Amino acid sequence: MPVFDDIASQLAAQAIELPSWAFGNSGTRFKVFSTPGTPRTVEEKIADAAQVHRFTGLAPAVALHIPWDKVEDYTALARYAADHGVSLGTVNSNTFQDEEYKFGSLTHTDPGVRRKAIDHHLECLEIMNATGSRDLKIWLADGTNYAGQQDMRGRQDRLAESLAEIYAQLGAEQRLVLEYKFFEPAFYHTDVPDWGTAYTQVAALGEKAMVCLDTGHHAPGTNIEFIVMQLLRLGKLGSFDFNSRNYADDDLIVGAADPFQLFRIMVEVVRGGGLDPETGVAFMLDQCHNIEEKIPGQIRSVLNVQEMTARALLIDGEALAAAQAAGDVLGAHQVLMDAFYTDVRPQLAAWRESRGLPGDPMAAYAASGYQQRINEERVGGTQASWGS
Ligand code: LRH
Ligand code: MN
Ligand code: MN
Repeated sequence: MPVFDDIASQLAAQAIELPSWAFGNSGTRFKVFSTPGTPRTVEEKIADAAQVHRFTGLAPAVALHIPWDKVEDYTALARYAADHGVSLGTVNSNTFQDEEYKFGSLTHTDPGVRRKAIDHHLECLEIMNATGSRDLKIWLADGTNYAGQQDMRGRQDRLAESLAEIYAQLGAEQRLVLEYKFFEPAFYHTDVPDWGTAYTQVAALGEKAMVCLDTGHHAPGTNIEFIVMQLLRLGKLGSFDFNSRNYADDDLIVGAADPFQLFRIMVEVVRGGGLDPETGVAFMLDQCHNIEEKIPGQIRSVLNVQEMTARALLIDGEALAAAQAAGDVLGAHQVLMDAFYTDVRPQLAAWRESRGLPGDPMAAYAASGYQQRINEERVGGTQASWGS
């Protein structure tokens, strides 16, 4: 089995992007609880995200959601982020809150509504030009609630046309990342419900279009690591939206509900070369913190990803390959489980300290006084999202 020193350089290169919306208040359709110190502006969200990076060294970029994070001057916002030690990352579009989108956006039967939705994405591309962001992430709420409500095939064709128009405007270094989700808010059919549909749509666009895998967007029991393997094999895994779920699209802390699943996903990432920056896989969180404090929630999340990455890297590849080749079912399984059951926390703590970071980022943040300060300074924080 490899030892910690063998894997340290790969851990040092790990970067996990934080969603700006994780720092706002969120909840369910029953109640949005507020937490003290919640940001009131985009700048305050970025300042909070910078704290996560400061204590972990793991989260150098913040993703924006437009129009939630709309500002006048995105170049100034990028400068503000840089002054706080982070950069602006993925720009997420939003075509699910306007009245016009009741029956769809990029798939809508009305060319006027499609135009509005396409123009929104072109505006996102302009924002990306100002912020220096690489990825435009598209998740659509499009779908229907009743059989026969709409012609599903026509919607798929219009989606392809709309995406092509957006794709044509991408800069040389920019990418379009299409996110799938099997249900919600539409409950009968969703226009991009699964990785196969997302893959089909992005494959038709070209090299700069990829798939986003949100871990919360699958039916219970889905073998997500298989999808990770397949998309990496096809060269089409653009990004992750990490979170964890017990029941629906819960957006809970990644690795909280099922750490073993996160481990299995990271095993396939390692196997498929996804940690190599060359493959361009963006690791992002897409989470909400309904009842827990948000900054510690994000710190816990990136540490969970780091811990499961370390365990995945500790797999004895030679022993595994030998057991697999010999048809040694239980032997191969044990190689995997030996890595999974390795508690990497003490070594990670010592390694962090050797790099000038706190060994225990959760404790260091709690002791820093930042939370007390923002609790006193900020009154009337903003809501993260529509609270689903
Ligand atoms: C949809 C989703 C998508 C949105 C985000 C706020 O459920 O995962 O990524 O942009 O939530
Ligand atoms: Mn998502
Ligand atoms: Mn989601």
